[in-house]
Amino acid sequence: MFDLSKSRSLLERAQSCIPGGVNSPVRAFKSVGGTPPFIVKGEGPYVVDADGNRYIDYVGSWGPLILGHAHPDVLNALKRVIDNGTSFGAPTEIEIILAEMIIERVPSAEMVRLVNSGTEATMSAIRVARGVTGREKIIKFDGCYHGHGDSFLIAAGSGALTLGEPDSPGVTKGTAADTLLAKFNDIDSVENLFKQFKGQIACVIVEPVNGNVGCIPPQGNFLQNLRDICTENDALLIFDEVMTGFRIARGGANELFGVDVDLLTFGKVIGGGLPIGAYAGKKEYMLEVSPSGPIYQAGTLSGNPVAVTAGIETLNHLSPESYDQLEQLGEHMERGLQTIIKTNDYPLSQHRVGSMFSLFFTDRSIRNYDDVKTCNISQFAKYFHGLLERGVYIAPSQYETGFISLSHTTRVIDETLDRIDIVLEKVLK
Ligand code: KE4
Repeated sequence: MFDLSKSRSLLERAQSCIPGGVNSPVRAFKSVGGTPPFIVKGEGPYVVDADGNRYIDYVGSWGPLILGHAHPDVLNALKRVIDNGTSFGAPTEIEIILAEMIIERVPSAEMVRLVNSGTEATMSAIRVARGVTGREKIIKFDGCYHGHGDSFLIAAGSGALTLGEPDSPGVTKGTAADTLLAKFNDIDSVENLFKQFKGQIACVIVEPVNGNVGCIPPQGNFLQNLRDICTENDALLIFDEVMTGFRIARGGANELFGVDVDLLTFGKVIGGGLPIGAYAGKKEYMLEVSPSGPIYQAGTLSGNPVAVTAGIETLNHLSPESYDQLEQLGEHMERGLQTIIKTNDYPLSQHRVGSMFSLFFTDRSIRNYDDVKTCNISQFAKYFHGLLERGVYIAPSQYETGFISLSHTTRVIDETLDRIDIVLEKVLK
């Protein structure tokens, strides 16, 4: 019998001292209901909860654990570095090593600043864009998530309005007015904004693969068209690669799609599971960042030697062959899902880019967030819990992406597919 009693009592205790009992909202299972398992350990492709339930994990801490949980080389590197202390608030050599590794891998990265989260990275990147252009408005895409910075917590305006509105209490109307919203994979929506706000737009920030409404790849020449429009309008193009960076290719989307960008943001994989973020890009822009330039940005624990060590060890394990392996594992999952969908004629669709994948509870083809909104969320919730009870831990929301790690094997994926087949029959037949 699937038992979550220890997690239930831990949740009650947690809710008395932490908002919602969690330190990041998506972990509370609001979208699917039920009790979130409190995890006590991870090992390879598995996590184990407080009640001793073991799950095949496709969340992977939301992307960082591309090697799998508790990789021995990462843990040993941490054990070594920790003997020297945890933080100095002073420059260290390993920060240079990580910056050099990012620059070596990412075609448009000429200079890097390390920070402590993806949110800090994206907040800083748009500040640089505003600082170097002297312009105040930014374009983001409906459904793309760039962390919880005020400028990003913006909902699409009502009707044809392209002006953003605050998407959270505490975000000011003034801030929202400087964020314009376009549609992913819809280049005309971008073109129209540049016409409407000529000379006022500092940058376009985009997830090159929209991974925060499920996984939606760019279609056709969308990314290159963004590049061309930004160039024509003297605006910066920012790839938010917090999720895709070092995940979908050794040089991330920047390498995979071959589009030159002005700034990029990173997180997740470059910390190997420890708190980290980074922004990078062309030297002419990055040299404007304090102290080499006037654009201020700082952080007590930026470049923390323990987090940086985990990142270096993780990147060192990501060879070109690793990405071939991640592609094969992702393809195995995709083919298996496609067989289940076609054999049973299920009203489902799926997308995958490398080891990022999503199953959508709609038979519409998925181009952007508007299409994902047609998904049947209550069916997804039943699917989620059916899998959880059978030892498969996927993201607790239709609006999230699944991640496969190098520790997953085709056997583990086949076990997963068997359970998916059983659960979909219960949910959809
Ligand atoms: P963090 O501040 O959470 O490190 O990064 C924010 C961020 C920025 N850009 C992209 C493309 C991201 O995906 C994220 C964070 N991703 C979510 C998962 N959808 C983190 C999970 C959570 O919020 O707990």
